[in-house]
Amino acid sequence: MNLWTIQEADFTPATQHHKETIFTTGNGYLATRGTFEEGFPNDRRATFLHGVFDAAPLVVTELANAPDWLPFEIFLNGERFALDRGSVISFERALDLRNGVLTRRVEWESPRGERAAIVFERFASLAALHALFLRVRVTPQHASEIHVRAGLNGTPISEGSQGERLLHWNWQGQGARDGNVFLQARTFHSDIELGAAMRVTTTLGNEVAREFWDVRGEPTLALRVNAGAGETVMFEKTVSYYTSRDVEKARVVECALQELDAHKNWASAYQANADAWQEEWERTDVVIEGDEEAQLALRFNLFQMLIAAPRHDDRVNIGAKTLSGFGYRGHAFWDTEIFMLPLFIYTAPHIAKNLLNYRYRLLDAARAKAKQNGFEGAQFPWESADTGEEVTPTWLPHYADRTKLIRIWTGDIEIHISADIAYAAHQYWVATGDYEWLIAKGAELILDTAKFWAARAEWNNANARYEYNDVIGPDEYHEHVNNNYYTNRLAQWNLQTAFDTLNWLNEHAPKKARELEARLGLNAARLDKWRDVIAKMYLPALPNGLLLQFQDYLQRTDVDLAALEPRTISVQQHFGIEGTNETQVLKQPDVLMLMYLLQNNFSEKQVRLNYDFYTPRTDHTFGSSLGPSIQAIMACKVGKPDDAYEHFIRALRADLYDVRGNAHDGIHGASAGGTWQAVVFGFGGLRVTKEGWSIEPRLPHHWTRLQFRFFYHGKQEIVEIVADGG
Ligand code: IFM
Repeated sequence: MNLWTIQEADFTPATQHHKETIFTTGNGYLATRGTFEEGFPNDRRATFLHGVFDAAPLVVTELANAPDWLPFEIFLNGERFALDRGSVISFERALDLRNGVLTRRVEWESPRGERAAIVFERFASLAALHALFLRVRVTPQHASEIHVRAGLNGTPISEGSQGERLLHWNWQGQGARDGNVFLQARTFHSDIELGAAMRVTTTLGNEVAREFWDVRGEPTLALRVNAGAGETVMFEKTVSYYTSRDVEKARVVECALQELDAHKNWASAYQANADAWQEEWERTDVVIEGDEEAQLALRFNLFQMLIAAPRHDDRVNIGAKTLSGFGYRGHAFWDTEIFMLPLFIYTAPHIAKNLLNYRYRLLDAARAKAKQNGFEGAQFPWESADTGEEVTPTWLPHYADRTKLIRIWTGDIEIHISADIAYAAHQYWVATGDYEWLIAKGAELILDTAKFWAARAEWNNANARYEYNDVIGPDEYHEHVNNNYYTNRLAQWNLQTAFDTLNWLNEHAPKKARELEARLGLNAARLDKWRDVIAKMYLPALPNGLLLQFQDYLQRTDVDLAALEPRTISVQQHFGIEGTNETQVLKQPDVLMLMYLLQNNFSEKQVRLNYDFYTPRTDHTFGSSLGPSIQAIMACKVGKPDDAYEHFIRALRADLYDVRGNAHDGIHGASAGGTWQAVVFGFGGLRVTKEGWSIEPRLPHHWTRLQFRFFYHGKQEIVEIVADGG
């Protein structure tokens, strides 16, 4: 088994959209779904560029599907090559995770009996973020006149949330210069200018004609090449994108054209890309021996993180579906801070810093959201895009009946994200020791979110305690609950950590402490209120140590999930939204999640008690894709590595096996990021504090060796765990 390659041995139109997601290629600046260059009926062609958002109905704003760089049509003696025509004699697709190159090999016979072997290879360069490369080899069985049409499509369609079809690009111009072709377009609402440029060369074969087809919105180069029987002809298509997020508007086309000149040919670009990937994998790879499926699937999940990671831009975040599909419209959630960020904190701190800076940059928008809701401090939006305003749709089509709209409450009341962001900022500091960043930015994130929590806390006079009522915790099967344990405890942690941070600043950066105290109004009265909220925060729990999901959780109906098996739908689909709200079934295990985040606060006995209680009440299979990796870590902590493995493999397979039937919408980024945490913090048992790190391995019984790397305070550490007898 090749442990670096995702392979597909035949093409099934029914799984077309799932596979388009799986075969996404990208470089952290952009990504392109794995659609076919020549097109296929109903394909969901998409290239998404980080930060290129545009307004859209219902969903407020979405990543605008960018002009399509892929179009490459081939005609064999006048017959158009396409997999829905003629016969496909053989088909094979492979994504090489080591270098991000996607290869497709097809043997095809046309309706009139023309045969050819065709190989497509493409990648988005990790070494040159604006550049994309496609190489096509055609070997006809008989002597043939081969026509190719390579273009840029300026009218790419975005699929709307209700299945409607949207165009975000207003054509601005196109043309040819020195044999290369360009296209200029502007987003309708956000006014982002985009320049794309294309070069096409025939690198093998006898090119007899070449024309520029100046078709409005789809500038195309048409080439004619003669090939003898069995002779291979080869074409290289190089494309570049620049937007007004990168350079001034007036220069986008010029820069795109110049970029082409920087890349001599496929071979040199290929090598530069391979070198860049090698560096990336040297930091990121995890070696698992004794389990080939897990090894390959983990690399796939890490690859998906790496192609979504903004390496050179701190104005963007990673959407819940990365850059690989239309799902969640490119919006970022807590998925980044809690599930994806740890991978970057420990393997690529520069990327983690970019992601956190994105939140820091948008603090003013978070302050505005808090103010709008009548609070002070910073309340981050549940869904975030380019401006930091709340972009959670208020209404969306019902999953079971798309003619009906349902109210989406998460943007109003799923408030834990502000504490999640503070938690992530603190984690970054603990692991990297980047004091400069803490002083410049992190402290303000922690302090201003704390300010929000103190303001948002509700005083319950009858019980003399602070509460957070009418919220949604991470478990979204229950809406409008009071005192979700996760939310209350993490808010309390945020306030406590604000004090620690302030004390630290007073000692190490007193000038900054004074500045923040003055700017954020951290006077004695306000800090007293914080102390009071910390001391009197309501944390619902039973005397035996069982933490309650939320205040009246135990009054909900206990459901025997085993009795619903075999099941192919989620519990929410089974009981309906309201019905599920009335049960104790969890979409994801919040309490365990909290115990994972604040692990030093709970005894082993208490973790076990809560694990045993919540595990059978969680919809592991079809509930949230965020749950399984955390469940795996907690299973390791209670000494059940083989149970942990079951959850881990579920997370690993989430997209590869399309477990929830929605992988067509894009990669589940949180699940992908979580797989790394499950291996490193779960099976590897890594524990990191300000004082240092330690490991307490608990490998699944069939793993013989595990190796991973991570940075601790700037130094790369390598951990190698060999199973007894290994
Ligand atoms: O952030 C998650 C949430 O926890 C569950 N619903 C999907 C969101 C995006 O992945």
